[in-house]
Amino acid sequence: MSKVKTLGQFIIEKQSDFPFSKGELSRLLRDIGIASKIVNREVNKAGLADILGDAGEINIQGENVKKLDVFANEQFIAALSLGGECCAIASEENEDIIIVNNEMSKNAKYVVAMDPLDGSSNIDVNVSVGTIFSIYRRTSLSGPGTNEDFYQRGTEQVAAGYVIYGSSCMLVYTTGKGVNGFTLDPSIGEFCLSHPNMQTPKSAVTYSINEGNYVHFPLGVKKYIKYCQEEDDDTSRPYSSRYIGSGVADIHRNLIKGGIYIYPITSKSPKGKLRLLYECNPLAFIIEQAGGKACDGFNRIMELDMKELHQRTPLFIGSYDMVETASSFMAKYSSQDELIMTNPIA
Ligand code: P6P
Repeated sequence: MSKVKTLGQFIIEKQSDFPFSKGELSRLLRDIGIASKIVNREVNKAGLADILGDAGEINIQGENVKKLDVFANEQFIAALSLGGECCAIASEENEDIIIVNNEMSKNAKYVVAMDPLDGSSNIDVNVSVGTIFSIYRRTSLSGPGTNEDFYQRGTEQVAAGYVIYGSSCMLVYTTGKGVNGFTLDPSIGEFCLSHPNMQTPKSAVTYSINEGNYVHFPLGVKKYIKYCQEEDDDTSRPYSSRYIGSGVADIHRNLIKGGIYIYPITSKSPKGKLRLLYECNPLAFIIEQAGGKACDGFNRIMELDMKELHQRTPLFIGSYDMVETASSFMAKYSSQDELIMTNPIA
């Protein structure tokens, strides 16, 4: 009997964690797994097919849309629509929610928020990219899903995960009972359990931030960066700076090895760059389940109120002690109503 445990087997095995579930969530996770394998196949041949380059469109974020963005979005929407377990989808690529109104789905229990291809600007240079997803129970009683179904705090998530399309394709997810990682075995076309019960180190020596924005950071962030760069043997400083520019890749590395990822407010992104609904909340759910911490510099990410679909927030996420230390610098040198431009320090 093979020791390999596939994602499908694992999901069914863990279904008993949800005594009242009739398997809908299991089928939803299966649908996401299927779409991930299709996207991974295209990501792997992006350099060959004429799928590279801009699709000539500009998405609602005002960014050039790469064809793979469009493809990934379409694949996840199709898989979730056909699976019949979700009644509405919110996607980074779509300004409005997508109502799944086929016969099976219109009374489905769940809604799904997703960033179908995060870090897509890295596609053309062969850097890892990722998909991020978040699953909520709908709050509307029946019929077509509504925006209000997505205006829930991150603490209400029933599941969250990401897929990283890198040297191998991994799917990492949580349903609130720990974090498990599955690596795609192309020879059998299955995600296989490779990282059971993932825990992130309580502290570490890696910090991830785009220091090109330094002059526009809040003073607390500037001071924390200088803290990371100081010589101090007792705390293994200076830390190493690692920033790929693909959030899923940076956060996945820090999840496994420990570290902190920070995307604070900047002049270009006065509310932060990352999106609360389909980037920060799912990543925060995962990191907390792995023993880490995620905040906006002051407040727990998963307790932030959702007011609009594509709402942005600053993000400090990773090893518990490192996020605590960074937050202490924010408390000491910055304030929640921080003006965007702080006086550049020498
Ligand atoms: P910058 C990708 O666009 C993304 O949302 C994250 O995945 C990534 O960490 C960040 O933005 C990169 O942004 O401004 O440093 O290029």
